[in-house]
Formats: sequence, structure tokens, C-alpha cells
Amino acid sequence: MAADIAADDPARILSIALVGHGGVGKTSLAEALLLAGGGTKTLGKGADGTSSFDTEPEEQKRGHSLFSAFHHVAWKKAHVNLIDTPGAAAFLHDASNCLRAATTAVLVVSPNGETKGEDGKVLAWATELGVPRIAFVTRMDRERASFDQALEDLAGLEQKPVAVQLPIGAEAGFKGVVDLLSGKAFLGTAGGGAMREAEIPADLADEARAARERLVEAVAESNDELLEHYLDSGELSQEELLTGLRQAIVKGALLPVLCGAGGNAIGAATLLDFVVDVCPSAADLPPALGDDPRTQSSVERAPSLGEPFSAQIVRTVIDPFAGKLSVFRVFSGQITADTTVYNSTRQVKEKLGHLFRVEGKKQTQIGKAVAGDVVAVAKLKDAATGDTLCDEKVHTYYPRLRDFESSIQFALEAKNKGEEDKVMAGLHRLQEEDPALHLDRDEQTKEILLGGTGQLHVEATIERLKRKFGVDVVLKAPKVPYKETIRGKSQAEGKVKKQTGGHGQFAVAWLEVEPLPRGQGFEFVDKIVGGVVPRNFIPAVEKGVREALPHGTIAGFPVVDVRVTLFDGKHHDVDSSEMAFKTAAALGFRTACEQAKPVLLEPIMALDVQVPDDAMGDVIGDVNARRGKVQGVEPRGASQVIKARVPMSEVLKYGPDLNAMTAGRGSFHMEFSHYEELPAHLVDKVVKEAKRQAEGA
Ligand SMILES: Nc1nc2c(ncn2[C@@H]2O[C@H](COP(=O)(O)OP(=O)(O)O)[C@@H](O)[C@H]2O)c(=O)[nH]1
Ligand SMILES: [Mg+2]
Repeated sequence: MAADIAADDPARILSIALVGHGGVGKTSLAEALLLAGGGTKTLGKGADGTSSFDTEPEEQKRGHSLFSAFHHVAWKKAHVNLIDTPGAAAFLHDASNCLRAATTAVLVVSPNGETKGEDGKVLAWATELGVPRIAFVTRMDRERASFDQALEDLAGLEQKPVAVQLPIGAEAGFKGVVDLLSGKAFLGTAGGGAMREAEIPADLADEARAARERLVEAVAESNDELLEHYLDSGELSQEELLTGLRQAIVKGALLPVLCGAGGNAIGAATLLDFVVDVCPSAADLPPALGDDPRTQSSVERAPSLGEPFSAQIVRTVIDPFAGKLSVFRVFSGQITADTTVYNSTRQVKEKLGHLFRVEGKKQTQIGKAVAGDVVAVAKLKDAATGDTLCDEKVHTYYPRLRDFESSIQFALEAKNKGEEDKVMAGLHRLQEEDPALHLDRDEQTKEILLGGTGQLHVEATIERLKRKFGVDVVLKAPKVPYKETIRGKSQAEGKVKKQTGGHGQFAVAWLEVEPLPRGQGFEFVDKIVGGVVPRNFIPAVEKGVREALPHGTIAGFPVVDVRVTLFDGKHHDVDSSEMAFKTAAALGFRTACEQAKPVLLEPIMALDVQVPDDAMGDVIGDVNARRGKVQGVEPRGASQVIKARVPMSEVLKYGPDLNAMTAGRGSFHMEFSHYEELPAHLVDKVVKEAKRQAEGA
């Protein structure tokens, strides 16, 4: 197959990740790219189950992607991996992971003034990961579609947009694109993904000339050498233009903007042309930066075949029958099936089985994979998303992928009594697929706690648990993960003394507690002098404190942001033991905390609400009523974005309320921001509720 010949050479491998907010048209564009590349015969659609990307029932039911999906096409002797990512706020973490696999991120945007917070966010993540970026304005066939509007919206983001195409026609009359690089027009063809070459329509000729001029200038300005040459000669050769543009993309100096209508398969073939002709291939990118864990020095792994093999897992798919599939991007070297590799994240060797190319829901077996490619391996024992796989002998470690804190947590129980273990086992498997799920157990109530990046995330997880593992659960009211800390400094004695008859128990630990800055967690300091607590018992003291941390003195919430100093104590040559010191430490810690002005902390969310002008007053009033603080309002297209900080307990069911307030015209994005002290007048209520739950009411 042609695709596989190209896939032997990093210079001919490109991986594009389609990113952008939910509903903008990424999956439709991915289907169009697949059709154009001959991977399918007809344009797939999520709604009728023919999608190659939205293959899970939970995605088809909702009409949007929950997880990234992979496919590939062969185009002009290059191998192009297609990565379709989810854009919904609650699933954006998966886009973040899969961006790591891309050689170019394609920001898919709307021509109707609808950019959202998620767009800026994914673009910034791509920048952080060093993934070059371009933009594609889709749905040009829609009413009031405006390419200029999209360019204006993009100008609000960090990277300077520059048109490399112009749309031919608009709305229902949208027909194709003018390619400013080649000076040719390309028109969509009925039913297929192909584009037919044509003359630039006469009425667009002037506009195209001016736009090309702007493009040449922008490219020249992105590079000192080119600029000098351009100022001297007044032009750039075609070669200089293409190379200069490629360099500007790699540097992030320019954001080239293309257009089309993914839903009608117009502009997909011209996007592939641009990707292959202009975007950097895997070989054009700088080496990946990692560490060698043995020497603790940093290493660079170039995208070439001669380098030691290194790769990072970007996605894990769990199938209850077929097992686990780990999708990884090869950064350097090459790998064949049945090789033993080293997982430097888990510090274990793993034997690879067959290698696969992921094609939507299906996989095809391949013999090897080289630097730049994105492939999969089945049934790795210990590996999870984010892990580095490397040469068994020459080690590489890549930093973990971005962590996502829960912004919501639900307590849940098995619908059928006795299935708790099955629920827990299933959730553990799903967690392997989805590292943004947080699984916990409430020690007091014995409930399973499931945290995620949004209500939608948790609900979809429950649906998948049922479908894949056949267990049903009941979601209880969402829980707010309160924490406890102290405001003052205090010292207390923890003492264990049972010395009546036989072998006794004796330990005394004097502990001081004091607050640490917010977010610092826990620190243990040993200030024992003169051996009043023998060296060998000091770890037991620390352990005793650590074991007491999860259960604070106010309402049993975890204690954070404290420094605990062991500064004095007593021991007995015979009766002291690790157990005795552990218990004494826990007692001393609790007493010290009780005296150190303990307080409750509540999680605060960063909330962005996008609403039409006329709903702004209501939404701001409502944010204030929820103890929120509005930090600013920014215009975005025809609407306003209200940026606020609001306590989590006040926005557990924000979605439906916002819908009611704005008649469905508002949207929001929410994520965890930080912890703040719970206002005094609310403490009683939270403590009572926690006690009620602890008593199993
Ligand atoms: N008119 C029009 N609608 C489109 C186009 N592309 C996508 N859509 C529609 O927009 C909605 C969201 O598309 P989808 O590709 O799932 O968006 P995603 O969430 O970004 O993957 C669907 O109803 C599509 O039918 C297009 O080019 N033109
Ligand atoms: Mg999608």
C-alpha cells in the first residue's frame, strides 16, 4: 500500500490533529479528509452511524466526540495521520493528550463569530507542546458565513493569522477556494472529496492579488533574511515563499488560514495539499526533549531512523473483549512488532505484541513504525496514557502529559447490591483510558467517589461503564471536595502510655503545626536533638501524621497546607515501638490542629460564560447571587464572555440554570481554580451535612 511506503520515512509522515470547540465541525472535516484521501467511498456522518471517528454509541447519541479518534490517508506520496479530537469542555483533556502526537494542529473555526474559550486554550496547549499550528475556517456554506469575520476572530488569539486561501462564493453558493500560493482556484465536486482545478473567477481576481500580496509581506516579515531580500527585490520566489511559510509555521510567527466546508467535503483536498506541501513533516521538527533517567541528564531525540527508539502514549482504548490498545507517537528511531521496550515512566520492561494502525474503530496490522508515526500496540501490561516507551538499552523519559483536576465529584453506588467490586474494577479500567477521571473512596461513608472535568464527563463515563462492563450505578448528589487547614500555630503533645503488666507501649511526640501557603500541601520537619526520639522511630512519627491527614478535626475532610515539626519527645528502651510512635504522632497532630484555629476550605471554579448582550445583566446578577466574583467581561463576536470565580458548591448544576436564564443561548466553560476559606456563616451547614453523611443517613 502506498501509505505504508511513505510511512517508512519521517520526511513523508505528517500527523494533523483537528482541534477547536465542540460542534464547530472537526469530525465532519475529518470525514471529508478521509473521503478525499480515498479512505472511504462516502462522507461519514455521526448521526447515521457511518462516522469513522465518532464510533462510540455515547458519541453518536450526543452528536459530538468524547474521545480522540485516529485514521490516515495517503496523499501525494506522503502518509498523513488524521487525529480528530473532542472539543467539548468536559473532554478537552483528551485533545490535550493527543496534541502531543501531532506534527501540526489544525484549529477548526467557525465563520460566524463563534470562537470560544476552548479555541484559545487548545491553541495555547499546542504552542506549549511545540506543535505547529494552522487554522481552517469550516462551514463556509452556512448562512452569514464570513471568512473575514473568522480572520478577525483569529486575530484575537496569540498568533498572527494570514489567509493562504480565499473562499469562492459564500453561504449556499460556496463553491471552492482560491489558493493564494499557486494562484489557482479549486472547486468542490459533487459527492466526492476531490477538488477540480479552475481559473480564478474574474470578480475575485483583484481581491486574490491583494491577499497574495499580504501573504508574501507577512512571510517576508517573519524572517530577517527574507525581509532584506524582499525589500531589495520587491518579491519572493515561489520556493522562498513556501520555505519561508513553513519556517514561520514552525516558529509560530504566522497562523495560515484556509477554508472550506467539511460537511460538504469542500476544501478537504486543498487542506491536504497545504499540509503536505507546506506544513512541516515529522523530520522538519526539532528533536524531542527528554531525560535519561539513569544519568539524570537531558537528552534530545531527533526524528530520524538512526536514533534510539522513543515514543509516548497519547491515548489508551479499553475493550472488554479485545483488551487494551495503547496509541503512541514515535519520536525517534523505529520499532518492529514483538520487540521488548522499556517503559521509563513505570520503570518496567514490556514486550510489544503486534503493531497496528488505528482506522476508526478498526485496526490493521503493520510490521514496523518509524519516527513521526502514530500507531498502536495491544495488551501492554503496565502502560497508561502519558507513559514513555523507549529502547531497552538507551533510555529516554518524556515529561508526563498535562494533569486535569476534577471540577466535579459524584458519590455513586452499585444499582445491584453486591456489585460494588465490579463497579470499582470497571471504573479502574475506564480510568486507564481516561486519566482525567479521578476515583476515590470515601473512608467514612464507604461510597465510591468519581471525579471528572464536568458533569457530562461523569455521566458519559457511567454510560460507558454500563455498556462495556454491564454494571449500572446510581449517581448521588455531587459532592464538594472541601478541605481543612489551620490558620494559627500551635504545639501539642501526643502520648501513648500502657505500661501495666507485660510488654508495654510508650511514646511521646511533641509536634508543632503551622500554616503553609495555599496549595503547598504538607511538609514534615524533624528537629529532634539529643536522640529524645531515636532516629529509627522518626519515620513512624511522619507516617502517623500522614495517616491522620485525610481526616481533619472539623468535619473529617483532608487537611492541607500544613507544616508539622517534631521538636521533642520521649521514649522507653523496651516499651517504645513504631506502632506507639505512630499513634502518638496522630494524637499529637489532631490536638495541635484543634488548637490552631482550624478552618474549612472550599474549591473555587474559574467560570467563563458566553451570552448574548441582552442576557448579560441577568447572568452577572446570578453569578453575584452565587457568591461569585466577576473579574471581567470581554466581547467575543456578537456576544459577551463573563469571566468569574465562583464557589463550586454554588454551581453544581449550572448548565440547566444558564439554559433557563438565556433561553438556551448561553454556553459556559468551568474548571477548578483554587481553594479558599469557607465563609464562617456556612461552616455549620457543611459540618452538619458531613456528619449526617458519616452516620450513613
Ligand atoms: N452547513 C454545514 N454544517 C456543518 C459543516 N460541518 C459540520 N456541520 C454540522 O455541524 C455540526 C457539528 O459538526 P461536527 O463535525 O460533529 O463538529 P465537532 O464537534 O467539531 O466534531 C453537525 O451537525 C454537522 O452536520 C459544514 O461544512 N457545513
Ligand atoms: Mg467531533
